[in-house]
Amino acid sequence: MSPSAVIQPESISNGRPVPVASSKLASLNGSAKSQTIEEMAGNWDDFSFAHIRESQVSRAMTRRYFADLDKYAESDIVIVGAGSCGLSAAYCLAKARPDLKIAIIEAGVAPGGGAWLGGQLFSAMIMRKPADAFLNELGIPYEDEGPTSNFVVVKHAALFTSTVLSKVLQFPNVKLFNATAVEDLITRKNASTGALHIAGVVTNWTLVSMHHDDQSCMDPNTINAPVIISTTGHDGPFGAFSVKRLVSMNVIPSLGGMRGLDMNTAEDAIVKGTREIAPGLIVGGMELSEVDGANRMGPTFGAMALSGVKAAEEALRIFDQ
Ligand code: 48N
Repeated sequence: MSPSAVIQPESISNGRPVPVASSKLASLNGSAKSQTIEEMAGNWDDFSFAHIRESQVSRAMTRRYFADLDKYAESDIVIVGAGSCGLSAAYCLAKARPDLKIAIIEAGVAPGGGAWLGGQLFSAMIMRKPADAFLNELGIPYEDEGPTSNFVVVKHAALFTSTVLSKVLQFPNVKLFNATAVEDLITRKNASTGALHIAGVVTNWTLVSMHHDDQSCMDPNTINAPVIISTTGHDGPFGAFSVKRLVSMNVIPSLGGMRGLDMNTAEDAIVKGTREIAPGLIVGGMELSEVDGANRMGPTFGAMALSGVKAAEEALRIFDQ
């Protein structure tokens, strides 16, 4: 298969390649005849990709990224943390309200938080009933331990996380900014009560956020939004970010601190406690355990999914006020 046209070799002047004007690039496109994998198989000798110029790749990535930054600079809802709770909230919100712009800010390059394994490197993910309802909603297969069982098993946690992530990313009104950390909250003071309202997030590349102490100051970016859902997990290098910031801003007096493991107590408390803990800021998932002093539940994820469902409900309640 030979492309119908090839990119002309760049012109050389004084021994140096001369940049190609972007207006000219379009006419230089090498096109590859579309074919099936089966047609390719066994014909590798004639195989070649359509020719390309590196600047085309750069422009395809950067044009889109900066258009997204512009579009989501004013978002309707920002979700901080793309773990199992944040992604579940994003799915529910995006499905319920395709009119809303939803930005997800995730510090890691890989979203998913702690939900790529079931626990202690074991693959299977346990969800206690009735969280199987969320798996049914997403069409994720699972093994039921039988009619009298009280839980179901997804054969690999990555099947849950990759499925909810894939569905979230396919919504046209959702943008995931990964490798991007929320490093502060935007606040507004209520003129009459003096109470602080959370009105957006302050972001930076995660690698920059991690190294503010060993480089000259690099100022952040911002996203304005009337409703923030924070699901940054329990305490850790990045965990419990928003609730710790609320304490340092004196918006809430102190943190209860996550307590010992008690599955039965923990999961009910996290789901039922998911709420707006400061004007404009909803907290869910394990970040909430740090606020309320709730127990941890260990290797079971039903509360994360259903806390996300409740966080979405809370966000729409506020948004529609
Ligand atoms: O998975 P996590 O940590 O948080 P959740 O609440 O979605 O799920 C918690 C769950 O994984 C458990 O901890 C289980 C149930 N175990 C319980 C137990 O007893 O141990 O996801 C939080 C996400 C991560 O991907 C972080 O990278 C991200 O939030 N994150 C941030 N993203 C942007 N800016 C930040 N400041 C930030 N901090 C954390």
